[in-house]
Amino acid sequence: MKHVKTIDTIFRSDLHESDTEYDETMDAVTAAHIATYKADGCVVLRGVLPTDLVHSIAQGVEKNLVAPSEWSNDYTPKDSGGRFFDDYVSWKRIPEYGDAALGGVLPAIAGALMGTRTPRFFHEHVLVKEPGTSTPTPWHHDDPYYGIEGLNNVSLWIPLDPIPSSIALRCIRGSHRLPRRFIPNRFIDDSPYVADAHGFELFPSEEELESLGDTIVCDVEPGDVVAFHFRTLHSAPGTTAHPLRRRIVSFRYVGNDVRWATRPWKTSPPFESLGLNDGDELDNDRFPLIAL
Ligand SMILES: O=C(O)CCC(=O)C(=O)O
Repeated sequence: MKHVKTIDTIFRSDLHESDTEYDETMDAVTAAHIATYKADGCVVLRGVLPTDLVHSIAQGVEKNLVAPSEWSNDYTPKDSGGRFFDDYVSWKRIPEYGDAALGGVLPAIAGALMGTRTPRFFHEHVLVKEPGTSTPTPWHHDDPYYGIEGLNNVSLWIPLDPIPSSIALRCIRGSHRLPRRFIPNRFIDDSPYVADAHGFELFPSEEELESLGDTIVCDVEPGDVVAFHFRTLHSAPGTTAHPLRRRIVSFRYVGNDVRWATRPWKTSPPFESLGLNDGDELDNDRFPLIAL
């Protein structure tokens, strides 16, 4: 893990404000986890998922690979080994995703970390790197890709294979508190969606990124969960020298402060507004509200 100076970030009092009183902490999530999540924008929960849930999500991934959605991507460069596949928003047609997303331990973890008894499911996102995939997941934060505004949110990144530090998810500690938002880059070639946009800046250079905070490297096993904020800067290496598959699914949840927003680019996932206007709650069966 590299160590670089921690930036003196601006504390935003509205960041992670609890939606409601949530005084009981479920077993998997301790007060220390919640404090780490708020401070770092990233926390690893070890051994919190039952084996049958991990197996079921993995079965869902196999179904997803056989029958990708129209929104799936393949980022594998021509003439290179491995394969980098992603897809999202398949939870209605793949019951293993829907069951995991809407009941049991995942929404409970999301609710505990966000401090709400009514987490709203946003979508799932599967990213599979087969052995020998050269393409990294480039540095980015997720929030600008989405057509929503709001600071109470969490992605639960679920590994389905052992993920050693050499290929593990990297998160920049505390980057969710930076008062900066970056124009999304395309995963295929790391090029920006647009050249400029009000309220957003082009993605920083590697050198500048290193000055933004420590890099947390999340080596994990199946059963673990990495929880990170939509504004946390993160990346993951390719798997060129890794002999195994690297399958993960991120289940994304939002709190009650989140509202629909239009972006100056096609969002990812490319949800249509379907009657939602800027400032509206995501009150729509595409984004189910869960009662814990
Ligand atoms: O696992 C990866 O390669 C990246 C995951 C990611 O970017 C996400 O879940 O938002």
